[in-house]
Amino acid sequence: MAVVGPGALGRVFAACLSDVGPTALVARSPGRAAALARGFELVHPSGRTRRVRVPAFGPEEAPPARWAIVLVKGPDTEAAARVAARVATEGVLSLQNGWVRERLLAAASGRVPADQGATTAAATREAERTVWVAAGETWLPPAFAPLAARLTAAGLPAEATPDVAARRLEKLAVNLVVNPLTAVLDVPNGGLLEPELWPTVRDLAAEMHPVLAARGPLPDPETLLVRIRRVLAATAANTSSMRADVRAGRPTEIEELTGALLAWARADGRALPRHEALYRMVRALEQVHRGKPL
Ligand code: KPL
Repeated sequence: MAVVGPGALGRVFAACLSDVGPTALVARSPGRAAALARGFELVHPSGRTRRVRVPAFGPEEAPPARWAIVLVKGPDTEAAARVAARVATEGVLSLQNGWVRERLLAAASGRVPADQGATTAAATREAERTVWVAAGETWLPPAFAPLAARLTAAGLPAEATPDVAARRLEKLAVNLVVNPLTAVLDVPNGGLLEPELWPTVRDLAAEMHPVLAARGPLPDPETLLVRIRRVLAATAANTSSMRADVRAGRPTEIEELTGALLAWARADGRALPRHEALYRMVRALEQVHRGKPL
C-alpha cells in the first residue's frame, strides 16, 4: 500500500494501514521523506496518543504497491497522480477534497484503474502532532472493493459502492460551504453553528444546490443542511483545511472547490453571487498571507 501525500489525513491513513500490512508514505522530496521516517505523533479520536513510524520515500524512490491512495492538496493532484500510477499495480484512489476526478484520470493516463472516492474522516496538524478528529467513513467505487476491505481492517470503515458518485457530490457540497466560510471568517468548524452564522450556511447551501443537483444524485436541500450540520458538529473544534492553509500562508483548494462550482454554474447560465464573493475573498486572503503565516 502507498499513501501519496503526508498531510494530516495522509498520515492517519498511512498509520492505520501500516498496522495491517506493509505501507509506504510518499512525500514531495527525499528530504521531507527522511524527516517523516523519523516518526510522528498521532492523537487518536479516543484521545490516545502514539508515536508512528511508517517507511517514507521521495517520489522517485517509492517502491511498488498494489494500491496507491492520493491525499495531496488539489494543486498537487497531477504530480501525485503520476507517482501513484507509477507505483500502483492494482489501482489509484483519490480521497482528496474538491473535484479532481478528471485531472486525476488524465494524469494517471490509464496505466491502472484510477478514480476518486469520498471520505468523512477528518484530521488536522498541530505542529508535529497529527490529530485525528473524526474516524469518519470512506466510500470507494466498486472496482476498489479489495482496498475497501483493507481500509476497514485497518480501522478506517470503508465501503465499495455504486453509490460513490452521490457520496462524492455530498462531500463536495459540505466542503463548498464549510471550507471557504471558515477560512474567511477565521473560525473553527463549529463556529458556523452559531445562530448568527447559520443563516449564511443555509443561503450558501441553497444557492449552490441546483448546480450540484444537475451533476448527480444529491439529497434535497433540507436533508443536505442536516448533513452539513452533522459534519460541523462532529468536527466542531476542527480547523478546516482551507482555514489552516490560509493561516499557514499556503495555496488553498479554492479552485478545486468553489472554482469548479462556478465553472459549472457558468456552463448552466446561473449566477451564484454568494459563492462568487467567497471565491474572491479567499483568493484575496491567499495573496495577503502568501508565505506570511499568521
Ligand atoms: O473536509 C473537511 C476539511 O476541512 O477539508 C471538513 C469536513 C470540513 C472537516 O474539517
